[in-house]
Amino acid sequence: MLKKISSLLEYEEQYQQSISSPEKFWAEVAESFLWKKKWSNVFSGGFEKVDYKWFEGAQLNITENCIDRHLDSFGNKTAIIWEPNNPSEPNRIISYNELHKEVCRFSNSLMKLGVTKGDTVCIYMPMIPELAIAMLACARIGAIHSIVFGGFSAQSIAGRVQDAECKWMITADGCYRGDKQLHLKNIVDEALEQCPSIQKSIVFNRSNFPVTMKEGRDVWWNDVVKDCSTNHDAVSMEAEDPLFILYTSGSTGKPKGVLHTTAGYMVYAAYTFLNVFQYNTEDIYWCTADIGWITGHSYIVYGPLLNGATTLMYEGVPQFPDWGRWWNVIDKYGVNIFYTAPTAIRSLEAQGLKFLEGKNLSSLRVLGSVGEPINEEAWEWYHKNIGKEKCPIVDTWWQTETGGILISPLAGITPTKPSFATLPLPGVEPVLVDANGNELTEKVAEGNLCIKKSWPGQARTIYKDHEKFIQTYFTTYKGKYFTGDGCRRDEDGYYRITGRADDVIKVSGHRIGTAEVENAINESPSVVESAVVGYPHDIKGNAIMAFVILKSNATASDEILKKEISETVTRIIGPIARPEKIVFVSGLPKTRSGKIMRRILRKIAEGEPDKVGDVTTLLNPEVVEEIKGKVSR
Ligand code: 7RM
Repeated sequence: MLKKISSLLEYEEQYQQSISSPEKFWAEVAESFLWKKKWSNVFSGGFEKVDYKWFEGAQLNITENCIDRHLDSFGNKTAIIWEPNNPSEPNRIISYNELHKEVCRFSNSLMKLGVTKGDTVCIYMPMIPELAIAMLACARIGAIHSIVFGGFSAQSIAGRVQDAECKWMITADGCYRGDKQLHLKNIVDEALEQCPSIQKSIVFNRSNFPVTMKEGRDVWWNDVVKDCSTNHDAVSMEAEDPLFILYTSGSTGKPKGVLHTTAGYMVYAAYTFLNVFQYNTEDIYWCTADIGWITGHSYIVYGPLLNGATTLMYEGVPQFPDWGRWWNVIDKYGVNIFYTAPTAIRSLEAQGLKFLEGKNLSSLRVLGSVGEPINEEAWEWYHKNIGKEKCPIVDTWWQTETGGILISPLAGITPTKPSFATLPLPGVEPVLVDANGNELTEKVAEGNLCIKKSWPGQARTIYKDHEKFIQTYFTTYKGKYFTGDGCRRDEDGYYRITGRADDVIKVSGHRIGTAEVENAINESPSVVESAVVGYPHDIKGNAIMAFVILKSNATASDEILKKEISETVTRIIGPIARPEKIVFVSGLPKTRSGKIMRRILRKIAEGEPDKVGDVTTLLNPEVVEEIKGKVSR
């Protein structure tokens, strides 16, 4: 099994070794996995040519590492606990043996339908075990999964399916989220009208909602798996064969298909899960993310299963049937490690303490946070009321592109400080750089966060667009990976992430690109042009403010126009990208070359109109006063 760091001294030693001899370090970590063939080269390439590779020459299947290799020693152990949205519906407890059978059976089903190694498969499913089974089955046969979060619109699905040229879709008829019903199949049907590449769509019956099955294209999951064997020999994958694509928003244009490969991702997800959470064999682990995001990929499915852990999947929302639901779930299963997002913590905090009455929570040992900076107040509330001042909080900083956690305390080992992600994990070399790209070598510093060298879990490319990958991450600061985040380092060498330094906004922990939202708003029939910025929000961390220029013939009331814009964004992207505030303006501040000065809008949105700076060089300085007036009202 993997080696677990057990003291601060050991962390320091391991860290030093990982930096001075990374290949030796990662080879030792990799030894504990099941390989069909060992690597010939631990690491090659680098950031100069953006051609880094890990464990080249090795052959493996990640699902044998997630499932098969555990069966002899603990096949009857629970792999997945599934808690349904509705507490009165039965839960599901799936052992490693059962998971093995289900994954094998679905692997055979996929192969029967014609899915082959290298095919891209889109998965649009609710938080049910079949989502994990579907992704693992893809990995088992060498198909590349591209999971789309269940909150995205038909248009978003279509865009992703087209970009990845998916031939296969896996979905469900519908699902429940709180008191809402989501008709996933209908959404997929709409998406697939624009997706000629899709050959078959497999539909899991979760809800019995009425659906129309398209002849020749749509097949029921249960019909396909019926006659399939529960044995399957996992396909042998090369270390650098693609494992999955996951779309994520950037500063410009459409979401990018971040590509992760097999061996490096596996080693890194497993290693970080074990060490950050200080996972123990008997622990019940619960991450509240959706599998549709990277956190769910790495820390609901791959990381925990690679360690033989019991991972809890919850279908619903924190407020259903009331705001005490999560605490009930923790008590019901005796959850030991709990991993959630600051936005959820703040929403729960806002409900006061009454939903904590009668809840025990004594099983909790480690608490985690991810997705955005956690403010001190939320940290203290979490520490006091959920962790009862005895559970370390791991504030884990990472990204879709990093595959796993890069900067974080090790639970109970690294002394924590509220709102600090603290120290880099072994193998990770953070640097802060100033706007000119100079490395800030003083201990105490503030700048843009870059990473100096590759780590195994790093994304390898943007699907079918390596140029864009290089452009986005490796050209701003030559020879370094640029994260897009601003960051401070204090006198202890601790890192504190200050937030995005680019045109990406984390809204309730969801990553949203301003350009995407602007493009969506501009599709609205009454809109000429728009500019979107983020501003601080008590619960969501950041919220979206949209400045919109209307067409002269848009004569409906402001209320109707705002509703229309909001619905357009929901239709094109999904409800998570809806602007919190929409401000109608007669012009947007632009430079002489016609570029929108978002910096000015940001200051106004942040409630600091006095700090917009010099506006005299603008093409239209007069609009600044108008906008200031409209936002302060
Ligand atoms: C895991 C995830 C990545 C962006 C990242 C940051 C922000 C994530 C933290 C954080 C402060 C944290 N992937 N972020 N974790 N900021 N402290 N612990 O969220 O691709 O969706 O977003 O999220 O800005 O660049 S992501």
